[in-house]
Amino acid sequence: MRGVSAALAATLATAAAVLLPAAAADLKVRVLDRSGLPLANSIVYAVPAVPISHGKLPTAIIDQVHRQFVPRVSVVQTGTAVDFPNSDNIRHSVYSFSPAKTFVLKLYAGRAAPPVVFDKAGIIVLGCEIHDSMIAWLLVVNTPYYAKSDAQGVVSLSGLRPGSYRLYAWHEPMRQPTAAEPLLVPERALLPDITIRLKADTTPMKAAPMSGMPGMSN
Ligand SMILES: [Cu+2]
Repeated sequence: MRGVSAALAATLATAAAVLLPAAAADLKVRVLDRSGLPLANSIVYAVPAVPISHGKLPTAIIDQVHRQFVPRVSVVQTGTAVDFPNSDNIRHSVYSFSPAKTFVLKLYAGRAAPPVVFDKAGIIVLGCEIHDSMIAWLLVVNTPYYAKSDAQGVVSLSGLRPGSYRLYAWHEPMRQPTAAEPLLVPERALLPDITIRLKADTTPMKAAPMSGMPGMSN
């Protein structure tokens, strides 16, 4: 009886191994500016050739703290709702004139505004009608594979399923991401690290523009 159980357990273990999902890969990207220096707060994202269906996306938060947007740079997947609380005791009026999402929110301290759903991919510049020096950037991307670079300019994209992707990088105040780089994630192999050097000017802007920015095409 014991022998039968062991054989059954072995069979089940084999079946479980066969049913395991294909290996997912991690990709490390280092982003440099045009002088070759590491660029923090860059966004890198990989758009799969075959779209991946997703369930309910978590709500993102862009707060207003001491007359600044926090964080200044965000990235979310298309369809994400973003909450704009106001942690200051003064009024803010958050706007976007970017084609991917145009809106104005009057934010009063202690009164919650409804979240804004970003249902179109694009680069969105946020400003405040009351405080010119407030500026934030929101990238809306058609993929769950995205990340923001750390102080060393390093981004890690984890859990990439095998398949083909288009890889993009962006840093404020670029009006478009970099041109698409093809990325192939094999079934079982480690991905080599990638370095992307941005040729565009990456000096942060001091105020948000009062007109729209062109949207991106992916
Ligand atoms: Cu303000």
